[in-house]
Amino acid sequence: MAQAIPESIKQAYAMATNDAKGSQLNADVVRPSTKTRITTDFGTKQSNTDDWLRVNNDSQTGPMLLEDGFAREKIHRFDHERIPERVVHARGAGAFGTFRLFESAQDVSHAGILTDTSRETPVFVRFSTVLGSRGSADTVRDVRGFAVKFYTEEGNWDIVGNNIPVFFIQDAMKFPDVIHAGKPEPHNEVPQAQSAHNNFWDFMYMHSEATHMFMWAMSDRAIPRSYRMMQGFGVNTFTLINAKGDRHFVKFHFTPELGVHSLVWDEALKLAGQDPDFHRKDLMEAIENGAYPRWKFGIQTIPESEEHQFDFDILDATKVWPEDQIPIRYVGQLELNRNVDEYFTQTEQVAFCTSHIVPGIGFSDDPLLQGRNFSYFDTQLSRLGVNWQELPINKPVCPVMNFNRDGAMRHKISRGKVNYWPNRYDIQPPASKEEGGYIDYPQKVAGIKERSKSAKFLDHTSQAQLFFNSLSDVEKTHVRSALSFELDHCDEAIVYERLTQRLADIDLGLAQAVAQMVGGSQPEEPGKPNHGRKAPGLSQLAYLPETPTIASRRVGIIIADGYDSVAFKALSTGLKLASAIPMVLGVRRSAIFADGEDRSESKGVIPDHHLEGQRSTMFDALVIPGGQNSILTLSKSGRALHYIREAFGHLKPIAATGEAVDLVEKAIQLPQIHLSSNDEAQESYGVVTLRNCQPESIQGAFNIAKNAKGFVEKFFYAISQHRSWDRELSGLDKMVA
Ligand code: HDE
Repeated sequence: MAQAIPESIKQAYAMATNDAKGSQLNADVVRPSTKTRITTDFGTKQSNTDDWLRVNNDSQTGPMLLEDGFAREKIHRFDHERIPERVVHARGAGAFGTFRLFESAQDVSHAGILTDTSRETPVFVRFSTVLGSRGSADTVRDVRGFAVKFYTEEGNWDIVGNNIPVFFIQDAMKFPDVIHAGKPEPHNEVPQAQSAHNNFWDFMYMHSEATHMFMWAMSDRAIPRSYRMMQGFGVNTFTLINAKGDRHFVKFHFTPELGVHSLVWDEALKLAGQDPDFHRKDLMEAIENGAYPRWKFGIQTIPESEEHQFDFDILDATKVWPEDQIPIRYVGQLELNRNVDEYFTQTEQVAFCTSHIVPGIGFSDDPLLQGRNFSYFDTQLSRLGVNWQELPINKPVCPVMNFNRDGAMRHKISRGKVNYWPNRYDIQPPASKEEGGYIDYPQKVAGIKERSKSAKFLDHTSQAQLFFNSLSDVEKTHVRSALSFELDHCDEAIVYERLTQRLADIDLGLAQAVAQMVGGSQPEEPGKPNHGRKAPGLSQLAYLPETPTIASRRVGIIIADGYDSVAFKALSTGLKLASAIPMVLGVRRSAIFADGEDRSESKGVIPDHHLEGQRSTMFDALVIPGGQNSILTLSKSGRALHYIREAFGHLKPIAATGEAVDLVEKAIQLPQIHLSSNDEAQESYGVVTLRNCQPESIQGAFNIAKNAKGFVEKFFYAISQHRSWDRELSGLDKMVA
C-alpha cells in the first residue's frame, strides 16, 4: 500500500524529528544495520541463533542441552513479549505531530501552550476503537478514542478524548458495568468488537442516561472513513485559569481540515474482513505521502459565574454545550507528520492520564472526570508497571525532578545523599507560583456527603432529541438502519421490545420504523413530546472542508490490455496534481499494455493491485478509461462488474470515458442514471461520463467546484463531496448493490 517515499517527505520527516520530543526519542532509537551483529541481551556476540546446542552422534540428531543460555534467553524473552492489552481501547494506531497556537487564549488561561503563539509543541496522538481486542478490525461500529499527549515545556498535558462529544454514563462508578455490558458476553465471549448483542442493549435500556450517547453511536460517527476525518472532543468539563486567577469551565474540540466523513455500513462490514487494518494503514499512508492530517483546536468556555445558567448541568458528560449558546473559539492547530518507528514501544506503551494537566488548566467537579483521574493512572500500573512514566514515549521533554524512587524496572539514576523533602541541604524544593509551580484553584466547597447528583442530571432525553432533530435526512435513515441492525442481533425479545419503547421518547417515527424492522410492538404514542429544537454542529454533513478538496483520497483506476492510454495518463496525472492517491487496478498485477502499445518496445504499466487483491471498498472513487479491448475484457469479468456495482451501492463517484461508458451502463443498468452520449461530460448521481473522449477535454487545469462543466472537474467535485447522497435518497443504491 505504501508508495516510495519522495525526497521532500524524507526531509519533512527529518525536520519533524528535529523537535524536543523527536530528539529525545532519537537518543533511544536502536538502528539495526548490515554492520551491526546479533548479541545476547548482555552484549555477547552470537555466532548461531538458529540451532539449539545439542549432542549429536554419528550425524544423528541427539538431545538438546539445557546449558544453552543463548537459546534459553531467546525463548524466555519470547514467552514474555505480551503485556496486558488495554481493558478498553485496546485496538489503536498512533502518530507524532505538532501543536501550534495561532491565537493566544490568555484572557482565559495562563498555560504556556495556550498563550505562547511562538511555540511548537510536540504531540503524540493515539486513535482507537473501544470494545474490540487488540487484534480486532478497525472498521467496526464503535466510538473512536482520540487521545492527545502534548509534551509541553511545563510537563505533559493529556487530552484523552473521543470522536463523540458525550458519554454513556454520568458517574465513573458505572464504567465497569457499561464496559462489561458492551464487551463480549461472559458465557461464550461473543461477539467480538460489536455492540450488537443482548447485554449492550439491555444496559442501554436500564440506564436511560445512555440514550443520548447511543444515538451518536448509532449514527455515522461510529463508522468513520478515516481517523483523519473525524472530530475529537475532550468530552469532560475541564477548567482554565488565567493570570488574574479567574476560572472558566472549558470543553476542548478538534475539527478536521478534511471534513467529517464516514463509511457506509455495508462497506464497513466488508472492510472488517477484507482489510481489518484499514484505518491504521490509512493514517500511515497519508503521513508517508505528505498528506499530513490537521485539526483546528477550539475551546468552548463558560465563566464560573454562569455555571448554573443553562437548562442542563455543564458538568454532565452526557450533554453537549450547544454551539448556538456557547460558540467554539478556534485558537490552534494540531498536525500529525511522523509515523511511529516501532508500534509496541510507542503506540502500545503510550499511557494517557486525564489527571495530567499543566499550570493554567484544571479539573472541574464533573463526576466522570473525577473518576477518570483515578482510573488511568491505576490502569497503567497493571499494564506497564510502576515506572511507566520513564518509558521513552511517556517521558516529558522538561526535567522530571522529585523524590519518587525505586520500584520495578527503575531506569533513572538520581545522585545525592537525600531522597526526601525538606532536607538539610535545601535540595530540590517545591516551585513557587513565580517559578511555575502548579497552584490549585481555591475552590470553595461545602455540602452534604451523599450518593447523588444535581437534578438537571436526571434529564436524559432532551439532548437525545436535539441530536436526532439536528441530523439530515440521510443521517436519520442511517440511525434507523443501525438500530435495526443492532437489535436484529438481540435474540431476547425483552431487549428489543423495551429498547424500541425507549426510542419513542426521542422520535415516534423512528421507534415505529425500528419496531417494525426488528419485530417489536410498535409504540402508538410518543413516550415524551419532542421539543423540536435543533442545534448547529451536530450533523456531520456540516463539516465539509471549506474549499472542496480531493487530497489523500484513494482513487482506483481499472484497466485491462488495450486501455486508452490518453485518458489513463491524463486522469492519473490530474489526480496526483490534486494530491489524491491514484492506484492502478489491473486484471492482473503484471504488465498491462495500452491500445496500440508495442509489447516488444514497452514494459507496459504494472498495476498497484489486481481486482481480486484489493476490493472496491478500499477506494473512495473509481475511474475506468475506455479502450475497446480493455472494455471487452472487463465486461466479461464478473469481478469487474461487481466492482462497479459495489462502488455504486456504496455511493462512490465513478468516472468512465469512451467505451467504458457502456461498461458502467452494463454494470448498473438503471435508466435514472444519465450517461454521456457525445463530447459533453455528464454527471448523474455521482456517475461522471464522457463518451467522445478527446485529449483536450481531460487535460489541463481544473477547478474543483460545484456546477463545473468539464469531465475532470465534475468528477473531482463529486469526490470532494465524499458520497452521492442523492443516490441513496432516491433508493438507487439499493437497486444495484
Ligand atoms: Fe477511558 N479509559 N474511561 N474514556 N479512555 C481508558 O486507560 C475510564 C472515558 C478514553 O489511547 C483506560 O490507558 C473510566 C471517556 C480513551 O491509550 C482506563 C471512564 C472518554 C482511552 C479508562 C472512562 C474516554 C481510554 C484503559 C469513566 C472520552 C484510550 C487503558 C469515568 C473522553 C487511551 C487506559 C489510549 C482508556 C477508564 C470514560 C476516552 C481503564 C473509568 C468519557 C481515548 O483507565
